[in-house]
Amino acid sequence: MERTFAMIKPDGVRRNLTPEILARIVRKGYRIVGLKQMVISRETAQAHYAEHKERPFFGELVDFITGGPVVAIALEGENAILGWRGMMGATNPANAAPGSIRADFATTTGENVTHGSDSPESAERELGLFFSEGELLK
Ligand code: IDP
Repeated sequence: MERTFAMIKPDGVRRNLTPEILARIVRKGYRIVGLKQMVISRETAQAHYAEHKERPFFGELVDFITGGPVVAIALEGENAILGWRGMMGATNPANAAPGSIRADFATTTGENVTHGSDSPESAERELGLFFSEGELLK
């Protein structure tokens, strides 16, 4: 059993994709162990995307991710980290596998609907950044 951090980004929430994406997660068989809609502070956004802070798109990314409500999701399941990354598809929707969320619902790399942790270390870090222990099911 593995836990990962998933997020429906502001573009996904604004476009009313929340029910579609939650339905895919639940139908896949993952257990939702934490769920909340929230607006991310700039501090949290900068910490979440710290690995990109030298990249030219960092400012734009922080503006985007704090620009409207997101849905923060803690998922649990077998191989949930890679499994959720697979369901999302590649970062650039043009390269995303057919049937993946980014292939089905996004056209640009900047606004690509969802986030998912890319390793056990980032999953632990990101779950800790977005959820307190009491907000997660045992
Ligand atoms: P990931 O979300 O698939 O893990 P990362 O490379 O970690 O992809 O990038 C994090 C996020 O930063 C992307 O999902 C996207 O929103 C944004 N991003 C990445 N590359 C670019 C870019 O070249 N232009 C604008 N935004 C980008």
